[in-house]
Amino acid sequence: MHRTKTHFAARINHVATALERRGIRATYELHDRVLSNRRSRRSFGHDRPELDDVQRRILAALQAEGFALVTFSELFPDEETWRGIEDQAQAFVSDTEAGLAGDREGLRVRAGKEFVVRLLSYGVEIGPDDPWFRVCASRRMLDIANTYIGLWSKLEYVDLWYSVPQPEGADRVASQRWHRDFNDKHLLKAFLYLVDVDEGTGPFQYVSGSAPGGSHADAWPWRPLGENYPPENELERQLPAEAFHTFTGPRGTFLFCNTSGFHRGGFATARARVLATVTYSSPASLASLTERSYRFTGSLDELDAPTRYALS
Ligand SMILES: O=C(O)CCC(=O)C(=O)O
Repeated sequence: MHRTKTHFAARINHVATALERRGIRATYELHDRVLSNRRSRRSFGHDRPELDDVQRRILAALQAEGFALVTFSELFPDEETWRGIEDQAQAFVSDTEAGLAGDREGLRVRAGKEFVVRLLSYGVEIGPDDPWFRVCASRRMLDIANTYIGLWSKLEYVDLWYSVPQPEGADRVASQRWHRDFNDKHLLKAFLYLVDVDEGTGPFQYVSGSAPGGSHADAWPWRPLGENYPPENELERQLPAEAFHTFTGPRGTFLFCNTSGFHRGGFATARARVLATVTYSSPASLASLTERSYRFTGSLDELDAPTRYALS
């Protein structure tokens, strides 16, 4: 009797989960085609930003390969901006290393991803004076994100990460394995290396052409709540070796990437990797798949329309 009941409950649970997934997928499609993204596409189309040479180069690479590589100083030449982020990173690294050497209380880590300590994580308040946030919310960044995605995007997540070196013999887990992000297909992330990154520092890796619309988009294709983590060996066997890119590089390396394509990283084995990261997604994502990580505490009224839209 007990076994039958348990079996029945499991089946009900299975059916409920399947229905819920269908509901979420339908909600995403509806928001992408009609409810949210249509208006935001129109807003973008009415007032397209003019990009300069560096921004155009980033955009062209993103459109061709799904990623673009520059240095931070190419996009933000003023020393003060870089120094602000460096100071922020230094304070984060000392707090994190003190926490790791102590009782680890107060370190921001998410269950299942204990290998990455976050400065902010989720549910935080951020003001306009935060150095990395100021870069992420700048028109220089937003104009790239909005033009690539083709609509007024939402600034969904902003953070600094410290990837903790893993013990010898550790296996890759979670985002250290090849995957597509579930967030959205209209997605742009940027990663700014704040230390030199080599093979032992867990470099970010990406499969070019794997984002929707690319030449490898059909391999375990992106879809809302899809099969995002295929077996590592099968993926590597199925796609050509030239499509796999490993981004080692010095401090100040700035990578833009549509992570609805296949990527992995943060499998540090020798030294900690420290980087700053940001995610831009479409309004449809926030309506159905993701949540914003922060609340902006500055005055929205003082911002121009695309920035206000991105932060609200
Ligand atoms: O830490 C990394 O390099 C991978 C990050 C990642 O998978 C992501 O941001 O979606």
